[in-house]
Amino acid sequence: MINLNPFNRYNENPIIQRNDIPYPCNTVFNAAACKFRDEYILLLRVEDLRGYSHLTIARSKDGYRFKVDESPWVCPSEDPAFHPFEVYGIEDPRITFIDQERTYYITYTAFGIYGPRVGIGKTKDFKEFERIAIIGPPDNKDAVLFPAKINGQYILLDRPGGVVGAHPAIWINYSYDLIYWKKSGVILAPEPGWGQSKLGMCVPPIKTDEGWLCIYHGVKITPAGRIYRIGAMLLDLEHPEKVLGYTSHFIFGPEAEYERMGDVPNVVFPCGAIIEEDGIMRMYYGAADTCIALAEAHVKDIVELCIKENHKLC
Ligand code: BMA
Repeated sequence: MINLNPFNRYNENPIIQRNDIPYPCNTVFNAAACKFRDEYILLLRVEDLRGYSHLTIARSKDGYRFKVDESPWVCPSEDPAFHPFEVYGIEDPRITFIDQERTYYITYTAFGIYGPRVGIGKTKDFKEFERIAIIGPPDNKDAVLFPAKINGQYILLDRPGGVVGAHPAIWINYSYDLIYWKKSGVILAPEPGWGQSKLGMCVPPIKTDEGWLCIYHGVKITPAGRIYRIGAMLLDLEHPEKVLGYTSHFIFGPEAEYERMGDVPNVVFPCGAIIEEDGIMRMYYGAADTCIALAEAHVKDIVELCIKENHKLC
């Protein structure tokens, strides 16, 4: 029988909490993830006591037990070209390794005087961080870069705010230089149900034989507040604007106490996933905007859910 609930929670969740941060802060959540040399890296969103976020690195040999660096890595920029757009924090990072360039790109939500915008930077060594640009108009979040260029272009999925009252959806964009982007169209938009209010990408697209596997969040507004849950979709490898299928139901949602209770209850919010050689996805997610947890699933089980249901958009 098809498993509609492919993820298993790590039994020692949460894996990182406020007390693991070696300096004062409010919370730690929504971390990007990658492998770098012989280590697992998590790029943590740490919210300070003012309510502004910055990024701090945590390192691990096994992907379960992490040690957090003594000080923040990326804080809001003092550079006048970036400062107004980051002054209230840097949030929800995602890491994409582009092998041809031996470069780790980091997309993030820059929070500034005009609201949220998409920032892009890069590193090769997790020591130097170089900002590239703040892209596109305000009211945009959840940007993820594909781990490969197609026809010489970088590809980015993002989530601009609702246009003329529409619910915010996932869009696709193309660029030759990471600075100027052509916004091509909507990939997936909210429908009534678990993701009725807005959709946004979670972790960068994962290449599989069947297509680009995308893990995204959907938000439902209820009388008791918002619920953030996770769905999956599959995009065509050559033409990623083409949706091959997606899950009509959520495949992961808040259940455990640390996901149900916290600064923002009923939130699971992955920003990073690592695929192991045996095909297991380790998904790192913020829980209730308060801590970081881990859940694992077979990539093939998630792909199967996208294909079996095969909800084509047109
Ligand atoms: C989203 C983002 C996330 C956060 C989530 C739930 O809009 O701001 O960083 O985890 O809301 O509060």
